[in-house]
Amino acid sequence: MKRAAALLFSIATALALAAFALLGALQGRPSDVVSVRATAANRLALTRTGLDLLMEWEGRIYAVLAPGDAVRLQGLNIPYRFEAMSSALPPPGAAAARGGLNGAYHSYAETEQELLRLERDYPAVVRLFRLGTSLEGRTIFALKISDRPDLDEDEPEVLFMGCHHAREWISVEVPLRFARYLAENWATDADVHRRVEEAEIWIVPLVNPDGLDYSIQTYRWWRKNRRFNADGSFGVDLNRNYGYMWGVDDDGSSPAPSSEVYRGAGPFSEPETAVVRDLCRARSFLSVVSYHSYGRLILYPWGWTDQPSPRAVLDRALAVRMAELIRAVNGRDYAPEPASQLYLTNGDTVDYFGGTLGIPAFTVELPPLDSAAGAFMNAEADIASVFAENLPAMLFLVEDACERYTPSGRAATPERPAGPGRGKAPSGPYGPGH
Ligand code: 0X9
Ligand code: CA
Ligand code: ZN
Repeated sequence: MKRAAALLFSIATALALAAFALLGALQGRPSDVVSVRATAANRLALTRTGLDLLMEWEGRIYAVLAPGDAVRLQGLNIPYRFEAMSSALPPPGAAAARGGLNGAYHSYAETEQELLRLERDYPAVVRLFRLGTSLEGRTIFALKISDRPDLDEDEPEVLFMGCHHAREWISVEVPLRFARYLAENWATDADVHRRVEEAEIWIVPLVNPDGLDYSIQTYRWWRKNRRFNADGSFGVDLNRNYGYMWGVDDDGSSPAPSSEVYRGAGPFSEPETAVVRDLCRARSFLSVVSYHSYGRLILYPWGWTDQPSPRAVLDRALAVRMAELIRAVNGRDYAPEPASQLYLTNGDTVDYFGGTLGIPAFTVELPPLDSAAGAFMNAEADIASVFAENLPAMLFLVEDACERYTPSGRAATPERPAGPGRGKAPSGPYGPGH
């Protein structure tokens, strides 16, 4: 009887697994995670083969195997092993009852609630703007934090963004917590007060809301947006869709829709990147950070070529300082390096900001702190320390922008449009161009 039950169980399990695999295959979804030894040769071979690299961890490179990738990997003759990582698990320790499937991490709806709350509770320094909508109709929000937030003043502007990539949940939390930190502390902390008075700090915590919710509800390893492509596959890699050097070659970006680094049908073909471009054009940002995970890196342009950018020396100095500030908090090392040193790509966010505006632009790859429960997702308890170690570097960039800024003498003008908190219709653009 016991045996029969066990057999039944294993048959049921096998059927379920087969069904799941079939479902995955039908939907063109990656279905497993493998790792290989982290050597330069393996890194190059995997990148060239177009495998979806997740991260490097303790001497191994991890990649998601999409259907068909196993054959390609075998063709490379590199020993690999399957990793027991569940794609359905919430982060280790997540309380499903408390925060839904992604625990203390913010879903789209929870992010919206938090942004609305910040504007409601701190009206003196917070305004919420709707930049536009994602493919599936979710709103892409920007929070402006500054004194006299209804006015576009003659002040330096800095932009912090999160979550171009759906599965990188921690990258929502860091900019979101920064917003909260500024709002909660400006009245009492002299340094924060000064920055909020002097600067206009823009925060777009969730560039890819469709992808994020898909990664929460359906498939944990989802990376791209949710574009339904012409070949029946889903998703454009938003960090390959920016218009600077878009598609200049196939190194690290792909014309194939099913690729995890599909760059889209054209530069800014996706609404999620188009709204960031429009925001960039309407403002005068002096520096930009785009948060990602995982890697503990501070990347500066270029990503599209291994030649140094005209700003490389200046950017590196800022990145080195950021890394020092980060290390001073918890002792963790984030390596400052040109993005191309990680691997070549084109159409990424920082190349666009650096290339078109000539401003410091960084991709900060946040760390995984543990591999508990076989998952590389940060535990809920890690959110606080990852934010804490990044906070001084964020404040430093605002301070640096203030120091570099020379007032133009232009008069303050009303910000447009009003955020939802003031009941006006959301429509773009926001703020007069200058
Ligand atoms: O590949 C990316 O878009 C970023 N890494 S991630 O693991 N978060 O996907 C890095 C982009 C940095 N740019 C270049 N390496 N060129
Ligand atoms: Ca202001
Ligand atoms: Zn990323």
